[in-house]
Amino acid sequence: MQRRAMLTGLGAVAASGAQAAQKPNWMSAALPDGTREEAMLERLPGKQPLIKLTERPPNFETPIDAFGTAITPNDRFFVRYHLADIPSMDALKNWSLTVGGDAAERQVKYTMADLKKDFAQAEIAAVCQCSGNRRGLFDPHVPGVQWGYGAMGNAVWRGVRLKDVLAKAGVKPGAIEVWFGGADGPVMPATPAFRKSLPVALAQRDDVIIATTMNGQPLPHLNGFPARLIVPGWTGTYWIKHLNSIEISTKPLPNFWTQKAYRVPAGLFPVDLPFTSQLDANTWPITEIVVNAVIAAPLDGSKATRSGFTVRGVAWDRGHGIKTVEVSFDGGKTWQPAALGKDLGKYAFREFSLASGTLPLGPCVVSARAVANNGETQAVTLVKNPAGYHHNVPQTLTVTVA
Ligand SMILES: Nc1nc2c(c(=O)[nH]1)N[C@H]1C(S)=C(S)[C@@H](COP(=O)(O)O)O[C@H]1N2
Ligand SMILES: [Mo]
Repeated sequence: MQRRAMLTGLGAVAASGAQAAQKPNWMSAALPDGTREEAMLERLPGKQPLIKLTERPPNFETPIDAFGTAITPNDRFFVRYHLADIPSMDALKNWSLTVGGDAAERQVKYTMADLKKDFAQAEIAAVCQCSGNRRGLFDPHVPGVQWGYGAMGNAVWRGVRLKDVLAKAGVKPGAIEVWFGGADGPVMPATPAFRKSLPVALAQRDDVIIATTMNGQPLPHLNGFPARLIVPGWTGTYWIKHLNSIEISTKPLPNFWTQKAYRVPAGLFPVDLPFTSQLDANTWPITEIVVNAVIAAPLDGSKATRSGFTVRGVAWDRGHGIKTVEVSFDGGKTWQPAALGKDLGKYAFREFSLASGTLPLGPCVVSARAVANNGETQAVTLVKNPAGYHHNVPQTLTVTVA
């Protein structure tokens, strides 16, 4: 496939001074929202300004104010890549998808026209969240992209069911995993290509889809044009972009990205479907998202009057759905239930809001915490793990009432 070295057209839009581009990319995610965001905002082609963490490969975070509504707009949706050789839109127009593997009855190849013609369409609202979302808040610091709150987004994804595509190739009884690859690749041939796999049972679940649209539009280039995998409830690492190869396999996928990266201490986080073919004695692959909530408004460090303000945000989990969100205006001493917005489905963001009412003068420490329908709650203290995954300690921020 024809490749182009890298994106062009990056332009700083809201840099606070000429030195902004040189700001270190480990700049604390815990800094008041305005400070960090203004310093790092840059515009990728087709996107609103996002917070730039690394340029090559592109890792760009969604500003926190985007999470006041349940649907994250395509042009504000975060971008995460492991490898810098990303095919151009032109190259991707010749896209095709190959399905085979040692546990497939036959090898098949699809163009976009085939996908549209041969399969029923399916749609689901689901959160794509990077395992390392909020890694920048880990204390002590852990290495990796220093994401703040915005390595996630929720969209309505539409495309074909993976299970229907697998069925055309024929799944042999010995299949244990389905392996996935995308059209992007390493710049240096020695770097392993980014490939991931799923348990065959999950790959055949009704709501796992190969999406070709996002919020009613073709996928943006950097969110996986023209087709990406959607794995509701599982972290973003499995949501392979520019998906061009599927292998139905009798073996666990052995590579750096499955065996070394994206792993957590065994049993540290709850899962409903253990990824049995990828477990080892000490570690498990990171899979299901943990319950969490984010406050989009007001921003940390902002000011309010005594008449108060309304807290708005979203909560989500790995597919049990959100039962309650509580908000505190006094640093966690007391909590009140927030109003929940429309239910867009169990894998989607759920909006919440609560008005503070009249407030005393001085600092007002705001926090929000969600409970899922299965009773799971956010961590009271950080659940440490070497790669800095699954940060779900309730966010706190300070508003000055004057
Ligand atoms: N082809 C490809 N797909 C990929 C990745 C990648 O580097 N290459 N990164 C994964 C990770 S770790 C995440 S969090 C999501 C991010 O999706 P987004 O860039 O659309 O926000 O894509 C996943 N799919
Ligand atoms: Mo990720």
